[in-house]
Amino acid sequence: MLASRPVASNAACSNRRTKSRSLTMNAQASGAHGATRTGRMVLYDVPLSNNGARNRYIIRKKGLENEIDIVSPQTIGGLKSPEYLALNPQGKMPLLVLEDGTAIPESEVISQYLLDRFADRGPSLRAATPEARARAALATRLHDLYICSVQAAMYRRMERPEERAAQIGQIAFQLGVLEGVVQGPYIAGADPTSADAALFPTFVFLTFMLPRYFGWRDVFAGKPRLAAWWRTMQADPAAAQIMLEIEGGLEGWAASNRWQEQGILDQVANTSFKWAY
Ligand SMILES: N[C@@H](CCC(=O)N[C@@H](CS)C(=O)NCC(=O)O)C(=O)O
Repeated sequence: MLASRPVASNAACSNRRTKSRSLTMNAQASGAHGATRTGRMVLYDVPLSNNGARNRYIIRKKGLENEIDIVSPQTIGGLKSPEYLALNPQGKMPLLVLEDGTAIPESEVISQYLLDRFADRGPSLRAATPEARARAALATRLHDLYICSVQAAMYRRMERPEERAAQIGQIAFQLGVLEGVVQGPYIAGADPTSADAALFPTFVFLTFMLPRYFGWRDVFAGKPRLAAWWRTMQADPAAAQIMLEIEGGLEGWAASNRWQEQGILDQVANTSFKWAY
């Protein structure tokens, strides 16, 4: 699903008319080239977004800040605005729009695109061997399929406490699976890869919310490899910046009593369910 549309940005408006291009089978328009208004790539994302944070990490590690503007979807009316939905029908962030207007959704697809296109800039962020690349891909896939799909159990209203408890249990189980995948010191070995970029932001979510609202003593208890990986990542300035951005957003949620307002604290008070692991 690669769609291309004109992009609004913070830059001064241009009268230049841009056209759409789509690379999908069911595209409404194809063949014509549009362009971003700045002439640079645009990543639609916000600081709190853990999926987008993997792309922000790569942008900083590779020194791409001058090539890619990072802007909020609000600059074009928000995730569900017609303009945004024309770029990404899923109405989700992150979304990368290339200089010619081609839109690339899905954070892992964006990560791999950046690694391909900027292979000669900064660290490769790809593991050195096929086996290590398989390890990185596996960790990323486990994370995307089995943790991201239920992460909202930590912070969103859900009517049924048993559903929330089952999803918290699923997160705990997947941490055990990941413990068996991490090579150390980074996920796929000696150097950081796109897998570290993908997992670290979600671990900021986990370490913030699970002890605070679900009674976990330590997210890394009994998981020495993940614990060592977490310490390694925190020594990385690009990861530390991601942590500051995400925690800043979560502190804002905490200040507005989000977990009370969403009925989460009331559900967790029901001890007939297991919340802490
Ligand atoms: N699989 C997608 C997930 C994207 C996603 O769920 N993004 C969240 C923010 S981290 C979002 O846009 N949520 C708003 C919504 O779903 O309405 C990816 O990796 O990019």
